[in-house]
Amino acid sequence: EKEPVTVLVTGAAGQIGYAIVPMIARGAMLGADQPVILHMLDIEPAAEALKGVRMELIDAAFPLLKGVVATTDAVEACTGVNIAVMVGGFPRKEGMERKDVMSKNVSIYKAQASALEKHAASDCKVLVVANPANTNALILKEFAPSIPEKNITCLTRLDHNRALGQISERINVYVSDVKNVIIWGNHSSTQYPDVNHATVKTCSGDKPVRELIADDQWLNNEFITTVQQRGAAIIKARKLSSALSAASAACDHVRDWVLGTPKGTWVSMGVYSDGSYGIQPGLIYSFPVNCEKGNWSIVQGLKIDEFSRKKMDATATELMEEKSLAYSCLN
Ligand code: NAX
Repeated sequence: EKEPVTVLVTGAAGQIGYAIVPMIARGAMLGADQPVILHMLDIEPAAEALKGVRMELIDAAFPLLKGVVATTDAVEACTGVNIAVMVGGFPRKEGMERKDVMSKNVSIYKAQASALEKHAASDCKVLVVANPANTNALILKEFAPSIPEKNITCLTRLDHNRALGQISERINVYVSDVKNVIIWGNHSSTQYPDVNHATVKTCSGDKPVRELIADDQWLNNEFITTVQQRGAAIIKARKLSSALSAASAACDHVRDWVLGTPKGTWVSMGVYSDGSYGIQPGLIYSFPVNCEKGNWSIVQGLKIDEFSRKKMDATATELMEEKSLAYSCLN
């Protein structure tokens, strides 16, 4: 049997936390043959609820689950962690200024960066889910300089999966036959869902989405806004934000990162920009990536038309603004 891998989930008493911990304990994140130890962190007001989650994990008797720590102590939570899924954060409440929410999250991510840097495994992989996800990840990166920047990512896989889902619904094909959509940029409503390189598997080989859906009007407008606004549509319908789809996407993100993407398939991940596609270094930006042996690399050489260029730059501009807002909160 393999040695257990220790997975941290912060904000574990919240909605996404409740959905993701059983997925991890069943092997949806690291594989059906990979034992896991779960570390769950939340804050004092949620401590009782967190204990309840721990009780349910014990009661589920998951064969792969080799230990559960439920704590409000960041040091205990981060110790020996191999994979950190950062779901905990300060939500935007009605009437709150953007700067106030940013300021709360900057201080959370600054503190947790230090705890991870000091106590996690030296090759710990980090996935930030909590919003503003790209900027929280950037703050974490800045304040954990000894964690390799390649190990710090944020979640845009939910947006990627939403794009796959919209294509599959529109032309009535299995979602598993659609691939290579791209989410560029920020996990926000300025993200750019791009289908220019996406294909669908058919009985006569892979066909471009743009060939199967000849309706450019739909692809360039409604498709994009539906994906951008999907989070708000879920809140409207459920009176709660996305949780099961977010948890599932976080598992997909880590699984593909650790175990690799299938040949010829890429996924979207928020990663530290190296200047690819003219996106300036110093931002955590969502790119198409291939993963192999635990490393991601940005897919190179895709042709970018003028329509895409504008949308890719607009979301980069928003990320620069978020970055300066975050830095202004540090002073
Ligand atoms: P909840 O409010 O249900 O849960 C958040 C949990 O975090 C709470 O239990 C809270 O006590 C805890 N928390 C707060 N501060 C903490 C700290 N300093 N350390 C540890 N835990 C802390 O929110 P939920 O619906 O689970 O969403 C969690 C986060 O994911 C939010 O920031 C949300 O905006 C973000 N999302 C990001 C998505 C993405 O694709 N990147 C999609 C889904 C989701 O909206």
